[in-house]
Amino acid sequence: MILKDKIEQQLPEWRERVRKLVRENGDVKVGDVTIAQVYGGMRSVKSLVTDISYVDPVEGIRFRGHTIPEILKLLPKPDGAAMPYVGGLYYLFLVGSAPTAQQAQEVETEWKKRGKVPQYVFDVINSLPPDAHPMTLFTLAVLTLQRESLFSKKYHAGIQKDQYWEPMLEDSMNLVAKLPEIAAYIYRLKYKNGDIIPSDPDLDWGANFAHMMGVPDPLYKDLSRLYFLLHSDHESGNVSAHTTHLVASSLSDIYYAASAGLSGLAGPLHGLANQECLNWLLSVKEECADCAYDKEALRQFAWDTLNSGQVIPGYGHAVLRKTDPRYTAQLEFGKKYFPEDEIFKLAALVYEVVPDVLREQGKAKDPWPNVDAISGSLQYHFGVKEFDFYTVIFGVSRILGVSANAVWARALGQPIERPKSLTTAMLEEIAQKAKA
Ligand code: NMX
Ligand code: MLT
Repeated sequence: MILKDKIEQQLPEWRERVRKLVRENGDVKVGDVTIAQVYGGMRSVKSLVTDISYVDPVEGIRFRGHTIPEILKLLPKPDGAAMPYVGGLYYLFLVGSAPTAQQAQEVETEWKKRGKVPQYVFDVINSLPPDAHPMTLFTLAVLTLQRESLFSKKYHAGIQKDQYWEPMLEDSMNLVAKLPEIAAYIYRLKYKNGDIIPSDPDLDWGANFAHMMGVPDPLYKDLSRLYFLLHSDHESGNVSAHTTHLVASSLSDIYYAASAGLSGLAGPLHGLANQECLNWLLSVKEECADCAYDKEALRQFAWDTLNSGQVIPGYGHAVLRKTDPRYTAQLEFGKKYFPEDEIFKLAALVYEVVPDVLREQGKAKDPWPNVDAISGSLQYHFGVKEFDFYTVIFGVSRILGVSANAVWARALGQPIERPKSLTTAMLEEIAQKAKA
């Protein structure tokens, strides 16, 4: 397999680079940790490493050194498409350099070979109560596939540590290949009377998802490719990435680890914010007739949300201090193809109002929109209006990033994660000593 060969070629050099860095500089300090950080969700504590992506607070995400606009130009696209092959992104994540069109297609072909979802996964999905959240179904489907894990089988058969990454890569490819069909199945089961649309082997991974969702507008194929690209990775400290890494660090396989990451993504402060955000936009529309054209009314509505003790979903970020470039890419997509769409226009208007409101309130360190502020309005335009499904689409995408990271963590022999905890009394003592 092309990805395996390309990683294998780089491994001796990478392993030596990391060994040398730690051997010769292992005691060099990377930063300090304050009591506020210990009690404050470890914000900004530099304690993870990944070479796949990096979030600059002002510039936003870079995938393997490339900004979002660069990535959209750099990666090869299917004939007639405006957005790149997702297989090309996965190649970039795992190999480190941009693929040719043929290399991107090779990844897509591998996914096609591995894409068949076993019936027992559908049986498990079907067995859940109708009011189960789509993220529960999706997470469970990924976990259910765990019995397929090659890593688990090889580990128990006694594989050498420096080969762990190989079955991890196989598992990751097998899992990723199946995600569009699983996600679209959940959508059609829950919202389209179980009228399932079979996969089309002629389509690329992103377009095939769009096809199986049953969205008639061909532009939804490009939106799907864009969406999967934008949500895939956001360095290692976010909840879904960190959870996946943490769980995999105990040598759990990718099925266990990614399903744990998905459980984190399902929280309203993380990936579920996209459903919350669309819900909020709809409540703006329903409860405030003037808000769609009167900024002052919208401002008041935003204040009412804050005053009722809620957050404004889609705004703020733990790392970013400027508009998220993933937001901008989606805004540009909407402006190009459907600038007059009602909900899209409302989402765009919120951008003109909410940052000032959050600044006035003075609590949020980042008053700007994140990736979730607009993604739902694009789905809504294409008729995907069931907003509790939105985080599943985020999850399909996020597994691209976390699985690529998991392969490299195995390849570089990253150890089990185990930070140290203290008691409050210990922190008080440290504080007193620091003052003395
Ligand atoms: N609306 C209202 N209050 C906010 C918002 C917001 N959008 N963002 C931050 N704050 C508050 C936050 O709740 C905290 O209040 P308190 O001191 O009472 O606990 C205060 O501002 C300081 O928080 P920050 O340090 O700015 O943010 P933090 O790093 O803790 O959290 C988020 C980051 C993203 C969790 C936070 O901005 C938020 O809750 N945003 C809304 C939910 C959202 O959009 N999440 C999606 C993030 C992207 N993703 O996909 O994961
Ligand atoms: C993400 O994409 O994971 C979110 O923006 C949250 C984060 O990076 O903390």
